[in-house]
Amino acid sequence: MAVEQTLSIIKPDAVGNHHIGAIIQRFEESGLKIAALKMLQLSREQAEGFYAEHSERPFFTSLVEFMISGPVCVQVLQGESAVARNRELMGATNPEEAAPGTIRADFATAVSANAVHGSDSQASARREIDYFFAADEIYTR
Ligand code: RTP
Ligand code: MG
Repeated sequence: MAVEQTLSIIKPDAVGNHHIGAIIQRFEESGLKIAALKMLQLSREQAEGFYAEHSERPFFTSLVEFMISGPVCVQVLQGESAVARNRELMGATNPEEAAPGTIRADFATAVSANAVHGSDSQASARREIDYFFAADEIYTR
């Protein structure tokens, strides 16, 4: 197993519902270190670029509208197998299918308002971390 970094976003629904602290606590209690952290209001262009892989999907416009509907928190999580471990903590995309005790089971309200984003591969993680953070904003130790 290798130490990895992954990008996490606490989405506007969870920020608006006051779940920032509870979600960060799940990461830290699982042993994932917060290596970088910031709160920001995404522009439409930033949200479209971030989710560019989904640009042809029918839900793309509503996904972008949702992601710019309020501020988000973006984090770099660091630890052993961080990409997969964060996805396990998050649970399935649709909260109705998310395992009990996962972030989405506990805090998401719909597939379109599902509380968190997590990188789905190490390659995505690299792109997504670079999308939001400069190298000197990430604290690796
Ligand atoms: P994310 O990228 O946000 O971490 O979510 P994910 O990997 O679990 O799911 P993905 O397939 O990448 O989809 C990105 C986001 O688009 C919304 N979505 N809506 N209406 C739908 O059927 C549908 N499918 C996906 C979700 O909010 C999902 O998180
Ligand atoms: Mg995804």
